Amino acid sequence: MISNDIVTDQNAARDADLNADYDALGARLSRSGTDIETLTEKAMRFAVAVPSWGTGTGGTRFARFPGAGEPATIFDKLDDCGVINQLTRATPTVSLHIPWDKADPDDLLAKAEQLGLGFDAMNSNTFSDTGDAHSYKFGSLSHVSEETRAQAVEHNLECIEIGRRIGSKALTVWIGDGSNFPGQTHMGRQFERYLASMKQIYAGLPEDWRLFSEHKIYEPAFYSTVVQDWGTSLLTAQELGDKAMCLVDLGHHAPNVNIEMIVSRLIHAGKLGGFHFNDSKYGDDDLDSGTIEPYRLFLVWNELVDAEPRGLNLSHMIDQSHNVTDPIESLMISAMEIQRAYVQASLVDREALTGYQQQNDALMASATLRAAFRTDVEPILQMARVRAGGAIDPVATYRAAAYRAAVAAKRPEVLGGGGGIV
Ligand code: LRH
Ligand code: MN
Ligand code: MN
Repeated sequence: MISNDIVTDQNAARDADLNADYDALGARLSRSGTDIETLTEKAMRFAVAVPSWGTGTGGTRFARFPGAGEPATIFDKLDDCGVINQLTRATPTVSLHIPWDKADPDDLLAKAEQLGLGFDAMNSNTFSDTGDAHSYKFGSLSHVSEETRAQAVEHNLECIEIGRRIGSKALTVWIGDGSNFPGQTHMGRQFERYLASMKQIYAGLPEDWRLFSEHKIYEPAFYSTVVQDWGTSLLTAQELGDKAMCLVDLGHHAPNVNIEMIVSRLIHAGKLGGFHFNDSKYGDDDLDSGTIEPYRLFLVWNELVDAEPRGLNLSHMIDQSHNVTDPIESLMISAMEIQRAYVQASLVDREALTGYQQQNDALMASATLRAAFRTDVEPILQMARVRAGGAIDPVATYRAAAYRAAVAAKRPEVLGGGGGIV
């Protein structure tokens, strides 16, 4: 990890400014009856999981341009996750993807403990072939062949088993199954096969685990997708039982879809289980959270904060691909942007908002939301980090520590190259 002396020195250079900014914001908030300390405590309790796969440079089907010091193994990836959490204090867990991250569970656990990390939801992969007997070219859990379905079920059960040994408590299932041509598949029978497979996975779930079903409108299947939207995901979760929940990946919807409303409906159904945070311009772009539509991120959090009294148990994860930035920097910034939206949403004057809604005062209702969104809560985030032992400015501290150059000297060079055939 990064030397604590560097973190201390970097913080010392910013400490006076932070205290001045924090006091000024505290005074401003107290005029409207908001206690800054309550918000800072909330920010300190906030956590979002880092995706192991996000620590390597991503790519497109055209090419991938890896940087120096790319993580070569899951243990390198965990080291990078350790740095992200050391500086932001907002990412205490990692979400693994199997078989990409397959390793001896005892070694995974030992490494994570050494870095002060835990594990969030496990992710299965039946959307690509990795040397198994049966190909997933024409689907996995919904495949027409019973052998292929059985293999996909078995893989998910193996993910649960690995997860059980490292302290994970959930499995996220996302499948690429669907079709590319009208008529290629029988959509009803395909969904029934999917449900039957999911029931087998559900049956293998430990008592204190949850099963997340993740929907996505399209890709890799371009005509129809088996779990294409939250309706299918909700049907699935309801049919499976109490431990089955829906996971919303922000990039998995058609453009302009009102995602915060989907969130509200899933909360109503008691079936919202988790998130994959990212941002999106056109589709499943996996861009850095809060970089394209920060107001939408805030509106999603507004629904979540509104529902806090219900005692939601949500798994917050990032799911991004970093093609042109240092993944560690992108993940740190993203975790902080998600945390920022959460704190801003916590600032909404809910009593006033309810009043305006009751009076059909559309203008003031919307102004109430925007007043919270416009508040610069940066001093709260910085204070939360520094009190937890993190960095006031994680990116500046990371750059000052030259971590990437240090690991580049130890890790093997990775060659870039083409993606798929274009
Ligand atoms: C699918 C997805 C899903 C996968 C991840 C790599 O697009 O969002 O969560 O597990 O990407
Ligand atoms: Mn996802
Ligand atoms: Mn995705």
